[in-house]
Amino acid sequence: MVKELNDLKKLLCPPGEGVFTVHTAKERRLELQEKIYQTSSDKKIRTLWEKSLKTIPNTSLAVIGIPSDNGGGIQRGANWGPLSVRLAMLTEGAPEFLDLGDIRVIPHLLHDKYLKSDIISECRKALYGSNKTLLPVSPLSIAERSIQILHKIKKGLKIFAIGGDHSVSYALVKAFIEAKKKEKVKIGFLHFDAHTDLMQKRLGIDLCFGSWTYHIMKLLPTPAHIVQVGIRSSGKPKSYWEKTLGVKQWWAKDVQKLGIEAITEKTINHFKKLKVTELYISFDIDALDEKFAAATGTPEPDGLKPYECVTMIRAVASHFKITGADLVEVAPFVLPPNSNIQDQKQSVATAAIIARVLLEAMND
Ligand SMILES: [Mn+2]
Repeated sequence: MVKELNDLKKLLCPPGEGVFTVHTAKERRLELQEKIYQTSSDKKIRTLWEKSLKTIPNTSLAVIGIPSDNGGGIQRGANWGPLSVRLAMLTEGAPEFLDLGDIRVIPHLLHDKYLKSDIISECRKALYGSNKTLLPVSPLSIAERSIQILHKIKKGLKIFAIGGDHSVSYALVKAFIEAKKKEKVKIGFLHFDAHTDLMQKRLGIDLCFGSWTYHIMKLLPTPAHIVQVGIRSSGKPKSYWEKTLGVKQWWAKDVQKLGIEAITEKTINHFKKLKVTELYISFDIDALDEKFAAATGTPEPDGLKPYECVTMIRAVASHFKITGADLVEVAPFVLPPNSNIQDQKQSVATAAIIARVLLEAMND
């Protein structure tokens, strides 16, 4: 465990430090860190954070920030999601959890497989002080390795991640699926989103905000293990995705027509037929109507209402264990046309409610 813990201390950093700042915007992370650690001394913060990592073996619920938006592509800014959602969660409240901090992010990188060895070598020197290490350097690669190590230190650890653009869920869910295979647990995947994220590639890139679910689908026993809720902005109709790929979808208009209770019941029955016992929930904030989630990369009208999502999350949690979850695409400083600063604040406050509800569902 000593090696695993030492690797984590390199791959991760205290909460708020994943967005690398030297001077400009440093005050943003200090606002959070002073509240968590009651000090603004970088050295003291680091010591207290490292000490907290030692408690992982005695922890059941943990939070991690993945402040990378390099997999996004319309309007970025979700790199500030982990910091702002955590700040709002301090007001909103949540069950007790261990804050693992953020993964370290070089904002110009996405996944190590896209890099040449000489670049990896330079980035290892920058992040870890040596190119002799075998540790990964890109956000998705670091996220995946970190989740693998965490499951190794504590089998069954329930991890709630805050993104980041939606590509980060590829790394998180991939590592989750691997861990659950080892535990011999049958899992289902519940995905709240305005978009299907089921493209095979986008501009030739296979791992990004619009394609990550397609590649997760390949890691699940069948595509039917994916249930998507809130879809309303897609180049293809529902029948295409359901018939060609075999995923299960509830579009936002289905929720409006049938009601969230009926949709939830059908979803529970669907997962039960598949003999699923545990769920991973990935929540893209744009599943919510743009009235509640303006501060995101791709806000969409005619979306879900917060109470509908809360109802569904609580109901599925009473039938299945929620053992992994993420909340992504909160871009706190993004302000779309026809929205104002109040909309921005409301987006983050609503995200904190969803975060609390997901953490409560995992804590049960
Ligand atoms: Mn998405």
